[in-house]
Amino acid sequence: MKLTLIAVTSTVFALSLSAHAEDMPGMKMDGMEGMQMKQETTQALVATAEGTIKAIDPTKHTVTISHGAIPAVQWPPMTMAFSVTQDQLTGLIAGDRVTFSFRLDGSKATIVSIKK
Ligand SMILES: [Cu+2]
Repeated sequence: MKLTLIAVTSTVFALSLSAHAEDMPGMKMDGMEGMQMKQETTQALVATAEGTIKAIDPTKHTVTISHGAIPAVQWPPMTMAFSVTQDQLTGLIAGDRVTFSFRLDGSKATIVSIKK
């Protein structure tokens, strides 16, 4: 009987852990929230691209980039927001032509490096 109880307890614990993981705040791309559910099974990809900075949002920690097609992640050219840190944006302003790499984890795109 005790063994059964332990098994049930650890299952409940694991379930509550994964529930917490989904509650963690993260940057999302507008209109792509639905893809968030696939995050557990989707491998993170890193891709490199070129584009032009359209906007920087220091509050949301995002940089909006108009980029060309990115075959590595099967994206057509588009304008979209990437999560970024303040440090990575040092010296960059809207209008700058940049080369950047980003990690795509589910629907979350995070800048790995960005430079003029
Ligand atoms: Cu894009």
